[in-house]
This record gives sequence, structure tokens and C-alpha cells, in this order.
Amino acid sequence: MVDSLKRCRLYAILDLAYVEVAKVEHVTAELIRGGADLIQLRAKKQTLAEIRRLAGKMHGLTSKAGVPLIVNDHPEIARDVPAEGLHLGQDDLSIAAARRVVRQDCWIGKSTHNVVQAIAAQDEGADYIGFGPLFATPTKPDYAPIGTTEIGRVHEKVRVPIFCIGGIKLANLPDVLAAGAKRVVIVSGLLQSPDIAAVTQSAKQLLTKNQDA
Ligand code: 3NM
Repeated sequence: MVDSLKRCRLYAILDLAYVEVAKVEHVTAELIRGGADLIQLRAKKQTLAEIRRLAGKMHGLTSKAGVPLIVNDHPEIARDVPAEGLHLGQDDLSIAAARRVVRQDCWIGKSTHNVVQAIAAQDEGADYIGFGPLFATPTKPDYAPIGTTEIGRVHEKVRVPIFCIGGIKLANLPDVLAAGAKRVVIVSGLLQSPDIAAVTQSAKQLLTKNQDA
């Protein structure tokens, strides 16, 4: 399981701030078709019942395709789907508390916003971390961007997979990779494209080429 997380390069988030509920399955299928390695459901405004329902629908598609599904914020939903992963923020329950809820083989990832938090998340037992926001982003508007200068340092200090996040688009992805990133999360850069599968595929190609270089 952990090895397969290491192979993941492109992490897509299906954020319901950008996707109508009626299109969740279509968009999930497009992200899969484009080659997303991981897909997260992020739903900040929906009821638990609705998130559970949508996560189940998404998992029907992702599990057939062999793409791990990550549930944001809700360990009980991750357990029951059952999703392959759970993602937590800095203000959510601890990884230890979440591990008591989810299945034993469920990955737990954590958002981190500086190198100190990144090291702390690794020490707390995170299977992977998010690191950002690199650039200003309407998806998470209250966070100050940290830029690309810390990417090298966080890769020196942290051994679990690091997914850089925040304002990453196809256009700036080469700069993010040149700064040392190996894995990224992209949200609006995929979901706002008129051709989600095509932009996902292009991002995946850049990440794969970078890995081979
Ligand atoms: N977490 P986009 S930035 C969900 O820094 C999220 O922890 C972040 O969206 C973090 O690709 C972010 O549209 C939003 O900028 C990323």
C-alpha cells in the first residue's frame, strides 16, 4: 500500500466548490481518464449524509480503476466507504485519534503550511503531507502563499511523500518541478478546464517526465 502511495505523482481534488453534485461522477471519470493517481473528495458545505453518498458513488468508479480515493475531514466516512485514505488539516483531530477510527490500511495525510509543520506531521505519523499553498489560491483564500523557495528544504527534511499544493496550474507546473517538487495537488487548475481529462493528462505527463529526468 505505502509503495503505491510513493508511486503517486498527481493528486486531484474533486472540490464541490467547483463541481455540481450532479456532475460528480462525470468529473471523477474524467480525472481517472486523464490519469490522476489519487482523487480526494473535498466538501466543505455539504451534510455528512450527502458527503457519504457522494464518496460511495465516487468509490464505485475509483475502485474499478484502481485509483485510491481520499476522503477529506471525515474519518467515519473514510472508514465506511471504505476509502483508501483520509486527509486532515491542521485544525482537525490528531492522526492518532483518526487512526482509532479508520481501517488499519487507510492512509492518513495532513495539510502543512511550513517546514516545521511538515516535520511535525511526519513525526505524528502522516503517510503523506500536503505542502502549501505555494501560490495564492481562491480554493483556500485565507492562507498566505509560501512560494517555491521552501520546496527544496522540505524535501531534505521529510521522507514521506510530499504533495505541493496551492495555485498550481499547467502553466506554472514546470517552475514548481524545477524548484524540486516531485508530487503535486491541483484543484481549480483541473476542475475549471473545459477538458478535465486533457489537462489532467498534460499535468501527469509533465510529472512523469520529471520523474524520468
Ligand atoms: N489546501 P487550487 S491549498 C485545498 O495549502 C488546499 O493546504 C491547501 O486549490 C494548502 O489548486 C488548497 O485550486 C487549494 O489552488 C488548492
